[in-house]
Amino acid sequence: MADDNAGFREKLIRSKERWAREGRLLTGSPDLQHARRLPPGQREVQNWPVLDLGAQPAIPLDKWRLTIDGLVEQPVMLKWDDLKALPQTDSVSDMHCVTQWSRYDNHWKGVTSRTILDLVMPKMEAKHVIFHAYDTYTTNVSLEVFADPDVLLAHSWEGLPISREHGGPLRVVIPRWYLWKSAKWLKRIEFSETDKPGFWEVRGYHNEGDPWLEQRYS
Ligand SMILES: Nc1nc2c(c(=O)[nH]1)N[C@H]1C(S)=C(S)[C@@H](COP(=O)(O)O)O[C@H]1N2
Ligand SMILES: [Mo]
Repeated sequence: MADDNAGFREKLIRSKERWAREGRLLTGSPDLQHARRLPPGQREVQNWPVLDLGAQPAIPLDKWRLTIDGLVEQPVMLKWDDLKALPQTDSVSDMHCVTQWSRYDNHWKGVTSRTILDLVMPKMEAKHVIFHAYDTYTTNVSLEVFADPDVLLAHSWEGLPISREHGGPLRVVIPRWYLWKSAKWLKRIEFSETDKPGFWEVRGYHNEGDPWLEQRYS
């Protein structure tokens, strides 16, 4: 069973690395003005596919912790009740996966990145944000992108707690970037002076990930 899972994981990682090397799925027609809602090379889906490395950690709420540290004035370790006591925000956004599906009008609820920034106060030197997840996945964004007003640490989707397969109890939602930047099962947010490319970023995927510019691969 564990072996099967490791085999699946290796196969998935190898095929996605090959896509990156071959530049698969690139249309070569960037939409610089965001003229269309659907980014180039994407198709709209009604369902919500599950993508991860095959291990979907179960984190009971009483064991759940979120550490926010690195180059901040006020590092914190939040328990679930602490997170729920922060200001809660509803937002609606589209998601765009690098494997070509887009899903419109997702209703999220959670805590905005702005609220987190007010809470921990990054130091002047902080330029990058690294997400660490309970399944050991990591991904990186610039502090500027993290500070976008539509970036959310989300616990609910369509009025219900986000399911385990989609990253509950808490996942990141960065609507402007491909979905691999939206870490599921969020465990730690690290503020850093140096960039730290994450799991897919070191395997041929773009360090940024703007769907309208087709920043799929590095
Ligand atoms: N912790 C964690 N987050 C992750 C991943 C992962 O493997 N582990 N995969 C990423 C990728 S590649 C995608 S496309 C989206 C998929 O999110 P979904 O399964 O909710 O559709 O999660 C992203 N966040
Ligand atoms: Mo992905």
